[in-house]
Amino acid sequence: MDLIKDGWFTEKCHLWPGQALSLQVEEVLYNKKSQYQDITVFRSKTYGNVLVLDGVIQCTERDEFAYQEMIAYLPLLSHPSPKKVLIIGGGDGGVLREVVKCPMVESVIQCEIDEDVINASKKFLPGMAKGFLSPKLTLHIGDGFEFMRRNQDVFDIIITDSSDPVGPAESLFKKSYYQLMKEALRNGGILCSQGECQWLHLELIKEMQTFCKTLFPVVEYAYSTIPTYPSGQIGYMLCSKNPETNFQEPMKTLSKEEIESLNLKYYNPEIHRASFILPEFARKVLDEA
Ligand code: SPD
Repeated sequence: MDLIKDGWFTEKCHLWPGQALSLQVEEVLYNKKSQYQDITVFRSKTYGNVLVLDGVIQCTERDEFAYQEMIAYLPLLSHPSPKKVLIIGGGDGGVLREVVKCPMVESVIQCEIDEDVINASKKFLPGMAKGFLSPKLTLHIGDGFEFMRRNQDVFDIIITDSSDPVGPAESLFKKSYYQLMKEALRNGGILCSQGECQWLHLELIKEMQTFCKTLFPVVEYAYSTIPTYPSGQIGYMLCSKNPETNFQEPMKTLSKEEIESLNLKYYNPEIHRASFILPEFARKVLDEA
């Protein structure tokens, strides 16, 4: 496997030229070319089991919660009553695990195109895949575009847990996809999508924010830190159909006890508010959008 040399996996991609992240590998647990992508799972020396799609790290057992909690709880706790949730992608099950924990959520539909990712996760990432056991879940194996075309005005929340804008996920970063999400959301609905990293993709984020503002009255970009994503950060694009939404102030402030009982390891109300505070170089560009 040419991603792994001398016992080290190295993530290189034209989306982050001139830089790479390496993790020491103890054992390759799984490798398959599915209908859509190359799927690898390896046991790393210090980050637990790692899921890699087409050479790019999707999650590691050690730091996955930073992303999965934020992409789930930023939108869920910005909505007064998030009963019906749609997750597009997210085949490892980590976002689903977070969404089904939320007591306000009554039902979740997850639409994942690649069943092989789900099966690999069930076997090698059980701490994430446990979401698939929830009775709140209806799992749909298929294309998110198709699914939303057939399901309009249905959801309170749509979360897009995608890989990067190359290959199968490229179309999920386009205006036509956001238009479809808008139509699949009920009045007052909120979406949250993987929004890439301000250190690497500020122009893409700006472009997305600009077209989102033509579709939604409220649009914000937030981010979290996570050591195994490129440049150590990942962002979230949040859009609301409700002009009253204030993403920066959670509708419900979780108490210490609630945080404990939900087993949250990254999200808390303070980090919710702080995640929208951008460094000056990014604020300048995105405030102009
Ligand atoms: N650069 C990798 C971004 C991957 C985002 N999606 C990860 C899926 C985890 N559920």
